[in-house]
Amino acid sequence: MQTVLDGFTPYPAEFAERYRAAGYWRGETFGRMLRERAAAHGERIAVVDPGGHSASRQESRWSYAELDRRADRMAAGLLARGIGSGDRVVVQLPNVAEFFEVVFALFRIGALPVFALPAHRRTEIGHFCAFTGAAGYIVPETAGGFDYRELASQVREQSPSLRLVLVAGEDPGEHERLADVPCDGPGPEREPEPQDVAFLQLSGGSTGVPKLIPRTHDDYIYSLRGSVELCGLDEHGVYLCVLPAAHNFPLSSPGSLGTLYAGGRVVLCPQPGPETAFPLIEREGVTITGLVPPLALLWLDAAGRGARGYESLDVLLVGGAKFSEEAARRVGPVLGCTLQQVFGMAEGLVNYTRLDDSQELITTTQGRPISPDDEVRVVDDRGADLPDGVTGHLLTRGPYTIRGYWNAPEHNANSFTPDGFYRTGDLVRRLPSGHLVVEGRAKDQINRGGEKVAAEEIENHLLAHPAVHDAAVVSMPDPYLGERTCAYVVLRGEHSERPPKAVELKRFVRGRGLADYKVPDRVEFVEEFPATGIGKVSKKDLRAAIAAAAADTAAADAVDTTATTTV
Ligand code: OOB
Repeated sequence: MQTVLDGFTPYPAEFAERYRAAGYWRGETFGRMLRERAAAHGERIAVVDPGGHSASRQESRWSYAELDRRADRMAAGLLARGIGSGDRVVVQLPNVAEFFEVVFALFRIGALPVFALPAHRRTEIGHFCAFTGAAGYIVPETAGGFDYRELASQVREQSPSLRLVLVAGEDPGEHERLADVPCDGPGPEREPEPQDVAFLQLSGGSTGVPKLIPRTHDDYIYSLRGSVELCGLDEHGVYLCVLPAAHNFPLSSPGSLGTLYAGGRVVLCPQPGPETAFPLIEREGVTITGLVPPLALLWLDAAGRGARGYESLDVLLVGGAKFSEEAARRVGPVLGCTLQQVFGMAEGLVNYTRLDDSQELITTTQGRPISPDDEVRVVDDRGADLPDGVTGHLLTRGPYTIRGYWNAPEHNANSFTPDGFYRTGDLVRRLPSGHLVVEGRAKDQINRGGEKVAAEEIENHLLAHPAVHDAAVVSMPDPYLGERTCAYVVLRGEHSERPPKAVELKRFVRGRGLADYKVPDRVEFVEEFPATGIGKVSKKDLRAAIAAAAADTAAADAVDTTATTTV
């Protein structure tokens, strides 16, 4: 059967048949899903954008019927501009209503959104465009004080495949206004099929460049349906989208797409802090939202200090990084809602604590899989299965977990077992109830409060500096973000007279056109790296060294504070 990406088969036929027979894959597509919701809930509000991103933006409240009509008109306009089935379009929009107009239009055409984050810069976006041969790139004019039109100009120069750059906002600079695209033309000749790839999601990554994750309509919609059920979401649900809308967590766990699947209302939050979110929750009667642990801490602290507005919340999902048990125990008493831990990955598998789980399970585990057909294995270093209670590598296969990254045969040989299990790189322990406890990570990645930093990617950028002989990037503990990044650097001999300062190397990495969260938080200069038994850099020793140094600094700070407060 022909698919939008010719020659790419997301799932082996026998598994696809099994998932269909089990009723997981029901032959739905995103395009038809929106059509059906518009038929069923026409005048109900689907998306609320309070318009907080810039002074020129107005509030938008779109009904299902309006979103459906807008998606059709946007699809016709994009088709008229030459965007067609199978084309890739990098979408880099903040939490604005146009995100849904564009994404559903692309879904209807069978063109694939490539979901970039607002934090990405020239190097990342350039890579997405080059790697996917993207035909289009869609940006806001400005967001968070950053001008995306300039970024788009730079990207356009280095990306020969780009035919169309569209800007959401009034002043598109040298590009075209997204608002000028919609028209009343014909729809696509061929509608996408349920088994087609619907979009490319980004992997957190542990290699030199981010890898792309092909998700199909069938598999993703199944994960939405499962999530909606487990989170108790229905058409009365109001989901506040706090995290960047394109990330897999706020997109699908149950996220904005799950909410639209359920016929509920999505409220877009322009800033994640409690000073913006709480009044919006109050005004819109928000019932459910999802946060990474550092934001959950911020909200807990604000509520603890007397801030109000969050009272309509029934469920708070926390995931993306490990939520401490101590903080987890505060959610119920402080925010008056049910905590639901979520341990998911853009590659597929998502685990949730259940709303009726014991308080113990909710606060000490990261949940269990959505599907009875999520196969979970916990194995030792040699791949042998471990019993419950013993920590090991998490491998998984199932009805919404990919079987391979897009166009990455070498990576796939490492990241997947020959029989199709995804090696998550996470170290977990399984309880007899099936709940998983995340104990650590074997992949070479730093989880900076939910934002993933691939060590190798940053090491490569540091190595491009003329004074750097070698670099090793590791995590260091942080009370707020959980982890921050520390770059250990060995300088070249000839530079040791006038060595570059830490701040210079940070500036250098930023200057290479990378997202800010990837710039090392700390740089340590050393003569040489500690080695493992077989002569590899011992990141374990480096992590231990920086954790000890960070603990010393914290202790010194504590002494200082005492000193100043007693004076
Ligand atoms: C979510 O997706 P990604 O693709 O950004 O990151 C996945 C990785 C996991 O492999 C794990 O290392 C970490 O993020 N992670 C957690 C966690 N949730 C994710 N580690 C500990 N505790 C948790 N609760 O981060 C993501 C996707 C969908 C739903 C939620 C999170």
